[in-house]
Amino acid sequence: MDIPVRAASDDEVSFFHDHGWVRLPGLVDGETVALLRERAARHLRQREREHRTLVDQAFGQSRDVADSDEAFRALTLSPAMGRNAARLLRGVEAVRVQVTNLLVKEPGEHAATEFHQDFPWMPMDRSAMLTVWLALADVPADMGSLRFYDGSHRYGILGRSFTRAGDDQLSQHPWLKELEVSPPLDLAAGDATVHHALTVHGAPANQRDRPRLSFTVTYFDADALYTGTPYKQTDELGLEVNKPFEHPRFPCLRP
Ligand SMILES: O=C(O)CCC(=O)C(=O)O
Repeated sequence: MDIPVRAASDDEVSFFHDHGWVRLPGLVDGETVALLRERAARHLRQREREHRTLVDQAFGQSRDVADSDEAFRALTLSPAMGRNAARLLRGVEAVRVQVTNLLVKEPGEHAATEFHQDFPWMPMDRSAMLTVWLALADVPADMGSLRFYDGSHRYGILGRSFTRAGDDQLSQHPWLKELEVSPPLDLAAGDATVHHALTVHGAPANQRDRPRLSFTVTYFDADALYTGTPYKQTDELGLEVNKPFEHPRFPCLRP
């Protein structure tokens, strides 16, 4: 199965380097995104609905969707996605997939996504990592498209969020308010935003009357070494400390 994905332009790559996030309009065309949306709706109907963690209060998930769905796998492993990710991350020749996910933010059910960084949880020895967040249906800003603290990827690891109430990045680091926040983005189906794993990001609650639907895939530097930091996804895989993530869970895309 082939899922067409467009290449990021030089301007988009350089915007990402400067700001730690970028919008990629029309990353996937309308016909393809309609097919993905229909599959997503099916997966999300089967998702677990229990709210166990602070993350569950912000959105519902169907993790590792690319393992069970051919179309999301084709998108995740598409050479264009690999090339885009490697170009957006500086000095990276090849990337591995860390995780794929379907996210749903239901009006009334889910709250805002608190501002956080993705990297502080990760068992990788370097932070060259990014997430592509693809709108599967139109996501106007007041439905909860992501907002980013501009340039916050330059300030290193700022600590974990979602460990207890009130540990979002702004509460821990009020100085972040000195940075610009990205504008509210009205995304059309097939548009994506990309954020670096050190970029502080969050999203408002969904104010519309239909669910916010998105697919995310996170890529990281294929040369990253496993640190052994406890992490549910990697704990039982038999990875060796100080060795690359050579494991079928982390397929490598080498442009
Ligand atoms: O979709 C959201 O509200 C948050 C997603 C997120 O934090 C991520 O993909 O890293």
